[in-house]
Amino acid sequence: MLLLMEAKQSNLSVAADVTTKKELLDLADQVGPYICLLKTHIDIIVDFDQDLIVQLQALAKKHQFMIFEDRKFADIGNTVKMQYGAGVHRIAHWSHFTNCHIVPGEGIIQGLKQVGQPLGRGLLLLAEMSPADSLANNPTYTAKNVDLALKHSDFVAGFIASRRLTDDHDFLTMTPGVGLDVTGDSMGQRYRSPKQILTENYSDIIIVGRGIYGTGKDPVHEAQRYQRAGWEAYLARLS
Ligand code: UP6
Repeated sequence: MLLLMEAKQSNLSVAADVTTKKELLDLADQVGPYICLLKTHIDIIVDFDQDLIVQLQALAKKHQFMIFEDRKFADIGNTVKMQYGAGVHRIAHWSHFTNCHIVPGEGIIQGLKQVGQPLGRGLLLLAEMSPADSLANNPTYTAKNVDLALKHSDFVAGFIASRRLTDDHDFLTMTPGVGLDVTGDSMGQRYRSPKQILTENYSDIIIVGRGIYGTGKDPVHEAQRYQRAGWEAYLARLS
């Protein structure tokens, strides 16, 4: 992932929250050159089929980006094994990264690992969430995520969090809730700037959704803008 980010000079992930196969493929093709990671919510696609996955993988190869299915698993180990590896979406078979809440305890990581590790996948733990009132932002809960990540560092690749949480291992930090123009939405979402997230809070990847393709926006122009802002903020941190 880090090599890809360096090669493309991008730490931008686009959250492709669109609801049809055509919209998803069109968006991935448009923003592909400017992103390191495409984040999907595959269960919101009304006309999902296996051909979507074939085409998505072709676009990932064409534009050199990785795929992160933002499934936010939250059940016991035995259940998430089936949700991750089987069902309609067979997420483990095409998504490089997925994520989970640790609400059910360590078993959720053990279950996902049984399926994902043999396939070379990586898990992200939702150690914090972007809304201010999220229960995940309780310091004890966040610290438990770090403990479990260190214990399962052979499968856990990093965190969804507002900031870098530990220097004890080379985990990736990915941060949603990123906006250059607005500070939130009507349902609790909070936006911060790439500078705050990357330079001041030492995260690695910014995740941007509606800031790229919201009403009246040109996704190519916005993806270029967020890529530039993200990369400049990252370089500022290094210097
Ligand atoms: N997301 C958050 N906050 C979190 C975790 N995940 O917003 O704590 C996800 C949402 C959405 C994206 O599920 O796909 O990141 C943010 O989209 P937006 O930029 O349009 O708000």
